[in-house]
Amino acid sequence: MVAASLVFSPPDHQVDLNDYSEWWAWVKGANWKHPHGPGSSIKGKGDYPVVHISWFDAVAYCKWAGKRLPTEAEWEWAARGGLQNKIYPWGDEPVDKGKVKANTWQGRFPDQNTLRDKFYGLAPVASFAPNGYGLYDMAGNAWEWCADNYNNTYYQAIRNGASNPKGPATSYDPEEPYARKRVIRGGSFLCNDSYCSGYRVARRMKTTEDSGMEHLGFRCVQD
Ligand SMILES: [Ca+2]
Repeated sequence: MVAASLVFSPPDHQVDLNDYSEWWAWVKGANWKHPHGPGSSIKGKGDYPVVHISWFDAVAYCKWAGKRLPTEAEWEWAARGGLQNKIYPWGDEPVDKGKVKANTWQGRFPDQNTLRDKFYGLAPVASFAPNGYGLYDMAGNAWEWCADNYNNTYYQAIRNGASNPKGPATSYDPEEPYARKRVIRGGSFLCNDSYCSGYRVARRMKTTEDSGMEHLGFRCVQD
């Protein structure tokens, strides 16, 4: 048996944005060392974010390193960089206006990319300015696993109480009620206002714990 992972495989024409199978390919042998499949490698890519990592593998790595994954609340606190009520880690200026601020998808997703930020796929970490806490890539480039289970109504339920919330005890996604999902944050090189706008600091997404994807990685935190 050969493990597989999801690799971005762009169409050459405009597609229905409700059908992600139009741009994701399930590639046998794609993994963190071979991000585009068996013929690819990470040679010379030591300063790129690691991707094709399941939630379990991310947790195991953090533990090995004496660290842990951030909670979703910690992640958002960090992404805001000390700003209050701003849309992005850098403030309110739209992602495609002014100075290039993050690695996102520019143009018509997923078949036309204007490369205004100079990167079609992943970018080396710290290619753009850090936020107010000195943190790089809190928007765009690669989605990041959080420790929390995903529940679509969790923050509505705790709105008037919790400080430093740690996430719900179990996951629940009404779109896929039987799949165990974790929160991912930050958006990726595939995010575009027409599709996911994951680079907004409040944007929540989720995926199944065992998913590997070309645009999903993680960062560790330490107490
Ligand atoms: Ca880009």
